[in-house]
Amino acid sequence: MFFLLSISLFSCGPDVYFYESPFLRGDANRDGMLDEIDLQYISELIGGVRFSLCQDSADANDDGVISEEDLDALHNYFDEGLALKPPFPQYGMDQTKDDLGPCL
Ligand SMILES: [Ca+2]
Ligand SMILES: [Ca+2]
Repeated sequence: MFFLLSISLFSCGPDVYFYESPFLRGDANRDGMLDEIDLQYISELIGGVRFSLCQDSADANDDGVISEEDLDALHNYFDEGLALKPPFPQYGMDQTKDDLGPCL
């Protein structure tokens, strides 16, 4: 399931098209599983040593920023079974607006 988006980089130039991908919240490394590797991946994003084409997947608490609180949200899921916000536990599109950009 893909959705076609259009952005214009230049007001007088051609449009650039790309596909926004569905994602699973908390699956920061996008391997289809939530595990310790996602915690490491989010830590590396916070530390600025990693780049992601789908920051929404690392935004585990869906507050629009990648922070230590996302690690807390994942720990709460692992330790207490507290569900993450959609899209979870199925892949889907972001239900809330933020500045993280689309998942590519
Ligand atoms: Ca994962
Ligand atoms: Ca967050």
